[in-house]
Amino acid sequence: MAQNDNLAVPAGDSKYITVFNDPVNFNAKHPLHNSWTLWFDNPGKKSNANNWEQSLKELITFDTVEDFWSVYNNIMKACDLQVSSNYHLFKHGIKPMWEDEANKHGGKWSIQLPRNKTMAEIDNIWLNTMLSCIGEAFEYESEVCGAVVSVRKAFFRIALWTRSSDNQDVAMSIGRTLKKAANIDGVFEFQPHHDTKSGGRPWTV
Ligand code: MGP
Repeated sequence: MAQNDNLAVPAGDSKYITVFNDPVNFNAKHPLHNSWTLWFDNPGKKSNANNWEQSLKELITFDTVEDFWSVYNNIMKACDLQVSSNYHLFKHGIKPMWEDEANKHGGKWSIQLPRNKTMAEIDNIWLNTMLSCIGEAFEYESEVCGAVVSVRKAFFRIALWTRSSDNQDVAMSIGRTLKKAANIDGVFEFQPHHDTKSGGRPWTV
Protein backbone atom coordinates (compact mmCIF):
# COMPACT_ATOMS: atom_id res chain seq x y z
CA MET A 1 0.00 0.00 0.00
CA ALA A 2 1.30 3.45 -0.92
CA GLN A 3 2.03 5.74 2.04
CA ASN A 4 -0.93 8.06 1.38
CA ASP A 5 -3.58 5.43 0.58
CA ASN A 6 -5.21 5.61 3.97
CA LEU A 7 -5.50 9.41 4.14
CA ALA A 8 -9.00 10.86 4.32
CA VAL A 9 -7.88 13.83 2.20
CA PRO A 10 -5.99 13.09 -1.03
CA ALA A 11 -2.42 14.39 -0.86
CA GLY A 12 -2.89 16.28 -4.11
CA ASP A 13 -5.84 18.32 -2.86
CA SER A 14 -4.32 21.78 -2.46
CA LYS A 15 -7.05 22.91 -0.07
CA TYR A 16 -5.56 20.68 2.63
CA ILE A 17 -1.80 20.97 2.96
CA THR A 18 -0.34 18.32 5.24
CA VAL A 19 3.12 17.01 5.95
CA PHE A 20 2.41 14.32 3.34
CA ASN A 21 2.16 16.89 0.54
CA ASP A 22 5.53 18.48 1.22
CA PRO A 23 7.56 16.53 3.77
CA VAL A 24 10.70 18.64 3.29
CA ASN A 25 9.27 22.14 3.73
CA PHE A 26 6.71 21.06 6.28
CA ASN A 27 9.49 20.03 8.61
CA ALA A 28 11.73 22.98 7.77
CA LYS A 29 12.78 25.13 10.70
CA HIS A 30 12.22 28.86 10.43
CA PRO A 31 15.52 30.72 10.73
CA LEU A 32 15.88 33.78 12.94
CA HIS A 33 17.75 36.80 11.64
CA ASN A 34 20.37 36.35 14.38
CA SER A 35 21.60 33.53 16.60
CA TRP A 36 20.80 34.08 20.28
CA THR A 37 22.52 32.75 23.38
CA LEU A 38 20.81 32.19 26.69
CA TRP A 39 22.91 32.77 29.81
CA PHE A 40 22.13 32.26 33.49
CA ASP A 41 23.69 33.58 36.64
CA ASN A 42 23.03 33.67 40.33
CA PRO A 43 26.03 35.52 41.72
CA GLY A 44 25.10 35.42 45.41
CA LYS A 45 25.93 37.88 48.15
CA LYS A 46 29.72 37.58 47.96
CA SER A 47 29.82 38.66 44.34
CA ASN A 48 31.26 41.99 43.26
CA ALA A 49 32.11 43.62 39.94
CA ASN A 50 35.52 41.88 39.91
CA ASN A 51 34.32 38.29 40.29
CA TRP A 52 30.77 38.59 38.96
CA GLU A 53 31.64 37.05 35.59
CA GLN A 54 32.60 33.75 37.27
CA SER A 55 28.98 32.95 38.03
CA LEU A 56 27.84 33.54 34.45
CA LYS A 57 26.88 30.30 32.67
CA GLU A 58 26.35 30.03 28.94
CA LEU A 59 23.36 27.69 28.53
CA ILE A 60 22.48 27.33 24.85
CA THR A 61 22.54 29.03 21.45
CA PHE A 62 19.71 28.76 18.93
CA ASP A 63 18.92 30.32 15.57
CA THR A 64 15.44 29.09 14.63
CA VAL A 65 11.94 29.81 15.89
CA GLU A 66 11.39 26.14 16.69
CA ASP A 67 14.60 25.88 18.71
CA PHE A 68 13.64 28.99 20.68
CA TRP A 69 10.37 27.31 21.71
CA SER A 70 12.04 24.06 22.57
CA VAL A 71 14.48 25.93 24.83
CA TYR A 72 11.71 28.02 26.39
CA ASN A 73 9.51 24.98 27.02
CA ASN A 74 12.29 22.98 28.63
CA ILE A 75 13.88 25.41 31.04
CA MET A 76 12.65 26.74 34.34
CA LYS A 77 10.28 29.68 33.96
CA ALA A 78 11.83 33.00 35.00
CA CYS A 79 9.25 33.43 37.76
CA ASP A 80 10.35 30.11 39.34
CA LEU A 81 14.06 30.99 39.55
CA GLN A 82 15.71 31.59 42.92
CA VAL A 83 16.08 35.11 44.22
CA SER A 84 19.15 36.89 42.79
CA SER A 85 19.09 34.81 39.58
CA ASN A 86 19.12 36.31 36.09
CA TYR A 87 18.44 34.97 32.62
CA HIS A 88 20.22 36.89 29.86
CA LEU A 89 19.24 36.40 26.21
CA PHE A 90 21.86 38.06 24.02
CA LYS A 91 22.79 38.03 20.37
CA HIS A 92 25.36 35.29 19.89
CA GLY A 93 28.84 36.75 20.30
CA ILE A 94 27.83 39.42 22.83
CA LYS A 95 28.55 38.58 26.46
CA PRO A 96 25.84 39.88 28.78
CA MET A 97 28.20 42.21 30.61
CA TRP A 98 28.97 45.92 30.54
CA GLU A 99 32.57 45.21 29.54
CA ASP A 100 31.70 43.55 26.22
CA GLU A 101 32.63 45.68 23.20
CA ALA A 102 28.99 45.77 22.07
CA ASN A 103 27.72 46.93 25.47
CA LYS A 104 30.43 49.21 26.75
CA HIS A 105 28.93 52.41 25.27
CA GLY A 106 25.39 51.17 25.72
CA GLY A 107 22.61 51.33 28.22
CA LYS A 108 19.42 49.62 29.20
CA TRP A 109 15.69 50.15 29.26
CA SER A 110 14.34 48.57 32.43
CA ILE A 111 11.25 48.22 34.54
CA GLN A 112 10.75 46.75 37.99
CA LEU A 113 7.68 44.61 38.40
CA PRO A 114 6.45 44.26 41.98
CA ARG A 115 5.81 40.75 43.22
CA ASN A 116 2.08 41.42 43.48
CA LYS A 117 1.76 40.64 39.77
CA THR A 118 0.90 37.01 39.13
CA MET A 119 3.76 34.72 38.14
CA ALA A 120 2.04 34.08 34.80
CA GLU A 121 2.00 37.83 34.12
CA ILE A 122 5.69 38.14 34.92
CA ASP A 123 6.56 35.22 32.73
CA ASN A 124 4.44 36.57 29.88
CA ILE A 125 6.15 39.95 30.01
CA TRP A 126 9.55 38.24 29.85
CA LEU A 127 8.36 35.98 27.01
CA ASN A 128 7.06 38.98 25.05
CA THR A 129 10.34 40.80 25.62
CA MET A 130 12.31 37.84 24.27
CA LEU A 131 9.96 37.50 21.29
CA SER A 132 10.40 41.17 20.42
CA CYS A 133 14.18 40.62 20.42
CA ILE A 134 14.38 37.42 18.40
CA GLY A 135 11.55 38.58 16.10
CA GLU A 136 13.48 41.77 15.27
CA ALA A 137 10.56 44.00 16.20
CA PHE A 138 12.68 47.14 16.56
CA GLU A 139 13.18 49.92 14.03
CA TYR A 140 16.85 50.19 15.09
CA GLU A 141 17.35 46.44 15.29
CA SER A 142 21.13 46.54 15.21
CA GLU A 143 21.03 48.63 18.40
CA VAL A 144 19.58 45.74 20.39
CA CYS A 145 22.15 43.62 22.25
CA GLY A 146 19.94 41.49 24.46
CA ALA A 147 17.45 41.25 27.29
CA VAL A 148 17.68 40.31 30.97
CA VAL A 149 15.18 39.16 33.55
CA SER A 150 16.31 39.53 37.15
CA VAL A 151 14.63 37.88 40.11
CA ARG A 152 14.99 39.91 43.28
CA LYS A 153 13.49 39.64 46.76
CA ALA A 154 10.92 42.39 46.28
CA PHE A 155 10.52 42.54 42.50
CA PHE A 156 11.33 41.18 39.07
CA ARG A 157 13.23 43.42 36.66
CA ILE A 158 13.04 43.21 32.89
CA ALA A 159 15.73 45.03 30.91
CA LEU A 160 16.70 45.48 27.30
CA TRP A 161 20.32 46.35 26.61
CA THR A 162 21.28 48.62 23.74
CA ARG A 163 24.55 49.18 21.91
CA SER A 164 24.63 52.95 22.36
CA SER A 165 23.23 55.38 24.89
CA ASP A 166 23.73 58.85 23.40
CA ASN A 167 20.99 59.16 20.79
CA GLN A 168 17.68 59.96 22.43
CA ASP A 169 15.57 59.41 19.27
CA VAL A 170 17.00 55.93 18.78
CA ALA A 171 16.63 55.03 22.45
CA MET A 172 13.06 56.32 22.61
CA SER A 173 12.07 54.34 19.53
CA ILE A 174 13.41 51.16 21.13
CA GLY A 175 11.77 51.97 24.45
CA ARG A 176 8.36 52.57 22.89
CA THR A 177 8.51 49.33 20.90
CA LEU A 178 9.61 47.40 23.97
CA LYS A 179 6.82 48.81 26.10
CA LYS A 180 4.22 47.90 23.47
CA ALA A 181 5.64 44.41 22.98
CA ALA A 182 5.91 43.70 26.70
CA ASN A 183 2.32 44.87 26.99
CA ILE A 184 2.51 46.45 30.44
CA ASP A 185 1.42 49.69 32.01
CA GLY A 186 4.18 51.16 34.09
CA VAL A 187 7.24 53.14 33.23
CA PHE A 188 10.46 51.90 31.61
CA GLU A 189 13.58 53.95 32.35
CA PHE A 190 16.67 54.22 30.20
CA GLN A 191 20.09 54.51 31.83
CA PRO A 192 23.55 54.22 30.27
CA HIS A 193 25.63 51.43 31.86
CA HIS A 194 28.24 54.02 32.74
CA ASP A 195 26.40 57.13 33.70
CA THR A 196 29.19 59.65 33.32
CA LYS A 197 26.94 62.64 32.70
CA SER A 198 23.22 62.53 33.23
CA GLY A 199 22.28 64.38 29.98
CA GLY A 200 18.69 64.77 31.17
CA ARG A 201 18.30 61.07 31.83
CA PRO A 202 16.72 58.82 32.86
CA TRP A 203 14.66 58.89 29.71
CA THR A 204 11.30 57.25 30.26
CA VAL A 205 8.51 55.68 28.22
P1 MGP B 1 22.69 43.90 39.04
O1 MGP B 1 22.22 42.53 39.29
O2 MGP B 1 22.66 44.40 37.64
O3 MGP B 1 21.94 44.98 39.94
O4 MGP B 1 24.17 44.05 39.52
P2 MGP B 1 20.87 44.85 41.12
O5 MGP B 1 19.84 43.84 40.81
O6 MGP B 1 20.42 46.24 41.35
O7 MGP B 1 21.73 44.41 42.32
P3 MGP B 1 21.55 43.19 43.31
O8 MGP B 1 22.66 43.41 44.29
O9 MGP B 1 20.19 43.30 43.88
O10 MGP B 1 21.74 41.96 42.49
C1 MGP B 1 24.57 43.64 40.80
C2 MGP B 1 26.07 43.59 40.86
O11 MGP B 1 26.54 42.53 40.00
C3 MGP B 1 26.78 44.83 40.37
O12 MGP B 1 26.91 45.80 41.38
C4 MGP B 1 28.13 44.26 39.98
O13 MGP B 1 28.93 44.01 41.13
C5 MGP B 1 27.75 42.92 39.37
N1 MGP B 1 27.51 43.06 37.92
C6 MGP B 1 26.32 43.07 37.30
N2 MGP B 1 26.52 43.20 35.98
C7 MGP B 1 25.46 43.23 34.98
C8 MGP B 1 27.86 43.27 35.75
C9 MGP B 1 28.64 43.41 34.57
O14 MGP B 1 28.15 43.50 33.43
N3 MGP B 1 29.97 43.45 34.75
C10 MGP B 1 30.54 43.35 36.00
N4 MGP B 1 31.86 43.40 36.11
N5 MGP B 1 29.81 43.21 37.11
C11 MGP B 1 28.47 43.18 37.00
